[in-house]
Amino acid sequence: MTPGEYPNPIDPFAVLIDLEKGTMPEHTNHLVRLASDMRGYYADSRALESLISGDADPLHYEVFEIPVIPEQAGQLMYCISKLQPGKIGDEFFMTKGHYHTVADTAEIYLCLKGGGYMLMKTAGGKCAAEKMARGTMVYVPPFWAHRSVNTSGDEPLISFCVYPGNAGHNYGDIEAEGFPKRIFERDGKIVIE
Ligand code: PAN
Ligand code: ZN
Repeated sequence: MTPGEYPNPIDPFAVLIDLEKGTMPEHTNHLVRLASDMRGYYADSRALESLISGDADPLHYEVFEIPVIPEQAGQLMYCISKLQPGKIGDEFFMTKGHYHTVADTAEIYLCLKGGGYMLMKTAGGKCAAEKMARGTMVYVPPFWAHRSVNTSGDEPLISFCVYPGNAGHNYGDIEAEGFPKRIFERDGKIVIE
């Protein structure tokens, strides 16, 4: 494809990422997941429900982004993912996780703050966990579902994520399959099992 044939070209731009705070001050989209959005994801559903009782529905994680429009092949989407610390029963807080709708698209996560793991799996049954700490870059290859898990205990896990503009998010398959491994705290230790 020549430059003239590329559809919907956009102009170059620059955006501030505050590396100390782990924020993108100019974000225009703010996606919020509350505890009630996580029903069905944790091993101990009773422990999750006990968090949600009454008017309470605590914040679980957020995504801050400035979408690159249109979301098409050749462009890159980027965002900040911020996952709160905590546990549901013994299981550390995590994101829902997803495959990309266009399954052969990769993603890079650069951890800016906090600590935890990137849990990954393929539809074929492979599973991997990469430790995340400030400065760690995790490469999620094409076809690998991915979920972040905050094991820090007391601070948010914040990452800068970059992925192809046409990737999309497929939550349905992970909702149905789950991940083969979960991350728990047992006797003060982090256990992946
Ligand atoms: C990330 C995730 C973000 C939230 O930007 O979307 O961490 O996790 P869930 O999407 O699983 O709820 C990403 O992987 N984008 O492709
Ligand atoms: Zn993704």
